[in-house]
Amino acid sequence: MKKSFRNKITLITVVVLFLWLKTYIAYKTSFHMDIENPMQQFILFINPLSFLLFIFGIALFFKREKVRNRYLMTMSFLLSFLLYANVVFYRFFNDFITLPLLFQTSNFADLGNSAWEEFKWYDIFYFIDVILLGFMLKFKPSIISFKTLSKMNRRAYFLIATAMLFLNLGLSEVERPQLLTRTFDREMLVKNIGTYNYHLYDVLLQSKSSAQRALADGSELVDIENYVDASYAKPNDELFGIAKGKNVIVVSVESTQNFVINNKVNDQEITPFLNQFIKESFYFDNFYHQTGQGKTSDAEFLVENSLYPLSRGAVFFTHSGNQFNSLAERLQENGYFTNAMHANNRSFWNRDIMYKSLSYERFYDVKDYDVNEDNSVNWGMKDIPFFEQSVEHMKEMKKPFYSKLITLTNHHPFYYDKEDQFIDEFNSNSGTLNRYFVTVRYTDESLKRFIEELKESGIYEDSIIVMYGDHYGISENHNEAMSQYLGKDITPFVSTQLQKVPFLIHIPGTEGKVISKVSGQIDIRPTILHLLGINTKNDIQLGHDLFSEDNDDLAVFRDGRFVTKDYVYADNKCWDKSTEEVTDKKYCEPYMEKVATELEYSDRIIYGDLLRFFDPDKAKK
Ligand code: GP9
Ligand code: MN
Repeated sequence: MKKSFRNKITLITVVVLFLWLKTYIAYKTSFHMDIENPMQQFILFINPLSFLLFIFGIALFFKREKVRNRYLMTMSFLLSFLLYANVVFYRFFNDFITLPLLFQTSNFADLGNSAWEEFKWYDIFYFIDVILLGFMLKFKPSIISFKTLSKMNRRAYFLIATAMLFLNLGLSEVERPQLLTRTFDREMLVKNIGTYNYHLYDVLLQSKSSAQRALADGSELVDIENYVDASYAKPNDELFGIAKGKNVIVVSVESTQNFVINNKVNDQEITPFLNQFIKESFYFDNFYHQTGQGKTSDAEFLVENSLYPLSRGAVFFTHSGNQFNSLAERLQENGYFTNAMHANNRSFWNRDIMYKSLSYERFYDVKDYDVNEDNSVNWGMKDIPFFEQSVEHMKEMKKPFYSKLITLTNHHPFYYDKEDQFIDEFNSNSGTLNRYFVTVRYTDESLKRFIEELKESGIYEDSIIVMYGDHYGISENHNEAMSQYLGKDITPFVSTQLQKVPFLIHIPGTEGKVISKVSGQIDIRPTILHLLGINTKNDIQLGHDLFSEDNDDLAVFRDGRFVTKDYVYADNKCWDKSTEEVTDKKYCEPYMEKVATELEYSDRIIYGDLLRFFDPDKAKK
């Protein structure tokens, strides 16, 4: 008797095995997930397991067999249904379901009857294990044990479940550092932590932000409005409206830091084109990125809203359902066709959803480009073909338009094809930095081609062109190599200075000028709008028009560091810019409160979704 029991498989094992294998088969057959190496394959294979072990493990606590079986059956059906819902959703959107998305019913409105076409007869296979389970519960085959586990075995069971979870998270962390805090692409999340854990994570993220939103009310906006009013920078009379009605082309230049401008490696210029182009443009040489974990998307957020991104996570993911008063929205109100162009997966950084909240009318994503093996490297399509094909799209656009283009080639780990190498690599202990110069040089070349194409198509003369570096490319992990390149130690002061990114505005018919005010990405929105002659007096924004006389010469970093005209606050110390040494903290103190207030106000706006209480018409009175 005892022996035969031992040879039996417990029901719970069967249920877990069924769903585990089914999920893995669904991964391989119903979703297109790029698997780059055996480790990723292994993670994909084990990732449904920990969740399934936990969720079905709950059944072990039910004493009555009937309740236990009913629980297993219900959960098995619900999870199969969730998996299947994702499959159908994926057939439409090439994406996984998210909670905020489920509530954005307008998305579904477009589908209409064609939704039915996505259901196939063979979809019954997604439920085959549930049906089998039903039979098993009815006919109770003798090889299956319907008993629950002893206390000891139950403990062992949960120990295995926990171990699986940590193994999964550990391997994912190695494959994709900061996966959970940076919340990358949903595909990446599902690939690493599995579809079920992903949904759990999505629910947690969502409930946290809904709670904060629910507790907010309009009165919180009063202080913020007063603050924004008091720090409003009056537009420059000469430049206000100078580019009225022109197309606006904004280029987010991937990972490009300012130290490469007017600089050489192995005696070769790194950015020959930009060095020339800044002479014909307004070039800001004391301009900083202000991004956090959301990297490129944070930069986009700063530019669009003139608000700070969040200190953890990517606001593009966490608050895509908020109400915004974006640059695109203002341009759209003023007759612009607003669009974003980026030859990557549309769900990366949740752009497909966030761009709708930001009022982009059209997102030209990877599907709008002819991308193939020959014109791709590293993360995807190379910048030169990307710009070439983008100009083709621009020719078709209704004018005036606002296009935001995001480059990709100069992205960590900075891999390139030999044929795209215009300068030699640097020679240090960091391959990353060594290659960085080569890929920056390539992106510079692509910008040159872009401008040439714009000139040929006649768009150039009718457009203002804005370029900004989105964030750093070389992290502090490469300080030793960086120090070799710069010929000095990388102190916290130097690190802060390395967060400068290029920023330029080209206006046809206007002479170039270098502007050395301390500034940051948060200032782009008011600066552009004023050039176009669009008033921002009543807008809730934390940046300042960089051409204004009242500009505040201050750049606040998301992590609390800041830069003023003469000082840098970093590593809890105040640094004198002229000596590059630590000085008395009292010189930084006057700014500290302002910096903290500003970051706090920005956070309050986002967490409370406060702009939904803002009535621009009322404000305009
Ligand atoms: C991907 C690109 C890169 O679409 O924007 O994102 P990053 O890793 O730089 O934030
Ligand atoms: Mn980036």
